[in-house]
Amino acid sequence: VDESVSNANDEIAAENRRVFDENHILCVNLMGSPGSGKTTLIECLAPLIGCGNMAVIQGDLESDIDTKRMQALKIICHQINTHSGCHLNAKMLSDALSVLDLSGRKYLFIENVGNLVCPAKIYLGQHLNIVVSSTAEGHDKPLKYAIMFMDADLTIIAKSDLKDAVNFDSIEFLKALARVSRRCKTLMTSKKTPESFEPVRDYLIHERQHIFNEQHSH
Ligand SMILES: Nc1nc2c(ncn2[C@@H]2O[C@H](COP(=O)(O)OP(=O)(O)OP(=O)(O)O)[C@@H](O)[C@H]2O)c(=O)[nH]1
Ligand SMILES: [Mg+2]
Repeated sequence: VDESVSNANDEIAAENRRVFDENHILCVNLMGSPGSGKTTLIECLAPLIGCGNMAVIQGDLESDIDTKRMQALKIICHQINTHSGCHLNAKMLSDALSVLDLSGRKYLFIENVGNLVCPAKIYLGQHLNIVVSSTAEGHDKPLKYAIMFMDADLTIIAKSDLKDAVNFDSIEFLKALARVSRRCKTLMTSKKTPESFEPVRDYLIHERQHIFNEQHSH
């Protein structure tokens, strides 16, 4: 039963992906613990990427709190409430795509339900997985929640301003990540230093150009 549910999900995900590819929209699946800083990441990227270039799908059990934060910045956003569901699935995304106008958008950010386990293996049709892990969660998280980190294209160590206060050891985090993932690209951010999000923007621009074979320099 699990296998046929998974196959049905992946068929819809492939259709979602076709929509993104045809329209050259880079789709990012943002995952991480509750409160790790996923919405803050989108807020801090908005002025760097341009609100008009992006769209957001917000996934939460309940509430439209994060959607309201997007709307405050005039970012086009659609809310999905999963109620008891601990992750989004491809059908939820497909339904959202049927009502969200993506014309002219270059980036679609899907903020998945805050959870360090369940969203990891559910393919939605995204090009990239970005995991947001904050310093306050501890440097052992890649080892303890390997399933989430092993397929991350980029891991963001968020809230670097709290690093010393919570005894976060960056080297230990990188060592832990290297043990579970072969792609251990990481960037550190803090909302206290808006320029710390510039490398994330550069990464996204580069990946988009690379994926859609547009001209770019290395
Ligand atoms: N000090 C500090 N606080 C941060 C930073 N980034 C986010 N926060 C705070 O952390 C809290 C949670 O941030 P959110 O961006 O809402 O986290 P989230 O991952 O979207 O949370 P959920 O959607 O509930 O899973 C908020 O109070 C933010 O202001 C940071 O870089 N430094
Ligand atoms: Mg959020």
